[in-house]
Amino acid sequence: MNRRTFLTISAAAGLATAAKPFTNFFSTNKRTIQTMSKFELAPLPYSYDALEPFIDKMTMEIHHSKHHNAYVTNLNNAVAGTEHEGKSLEELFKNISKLPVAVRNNGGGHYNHTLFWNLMKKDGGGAPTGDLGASINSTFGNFEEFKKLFSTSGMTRFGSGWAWLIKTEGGLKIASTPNQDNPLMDVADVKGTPLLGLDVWEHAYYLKYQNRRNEYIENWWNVVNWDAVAERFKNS
Ligand code: MN3
Repeated sequence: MNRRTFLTISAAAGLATAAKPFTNFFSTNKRTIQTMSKFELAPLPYSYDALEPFIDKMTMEIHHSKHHNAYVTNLNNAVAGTEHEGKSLEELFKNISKLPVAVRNNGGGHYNHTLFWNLMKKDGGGAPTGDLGASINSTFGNFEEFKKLFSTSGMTRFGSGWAWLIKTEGGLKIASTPNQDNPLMDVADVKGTPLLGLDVWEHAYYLKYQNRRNEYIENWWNVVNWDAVAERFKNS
């Protein structure tokens, strides 16, 4: 089998299996036959000003069209012509400690931001219901306690990183990761499926909130898309 055929087959296999957490969730982010070795920046599922006044339009526009776009470009460059080309992010994350740091940083950046956009919506917020709500209550005591712990996780992440609600084999857990790492990576302290993620890099809030990360986090709860989180909980 020549190299091109091999790449095509492994890319197709990657789409069919390891991309599962994205199935139904990122329907606009499917890679096509023509571009399956390339990662692509999907449009936001809402307008740049949809999350106002909690997250401002300019922050959203720069965050998506500049920051996220750069992760996608740099990720494609990092895997181009290597054995990693055509593999899904989930596949790469399983052995990320052995891969080039550019794949870790930009692959994490692409995955985390794609997730982040889809976990927010206009007129979001409130509290989760159903199985997810019950599981959060039984794990953390009640929703307010969960919010407090999750917010603290984001507040105490030194420098840049993410706060996560993670479905692990031992139940729901809250943790944070540095840089663009995430719980699917073999380097994560707490491994599992990320259900909810919060970007606490300064670029996510500095234009509107400057150094007040606590205000950004407090306001962010108003745009959480709990239906999307519940769907991930159900499917993971
Ligand atoms: Mn970001």
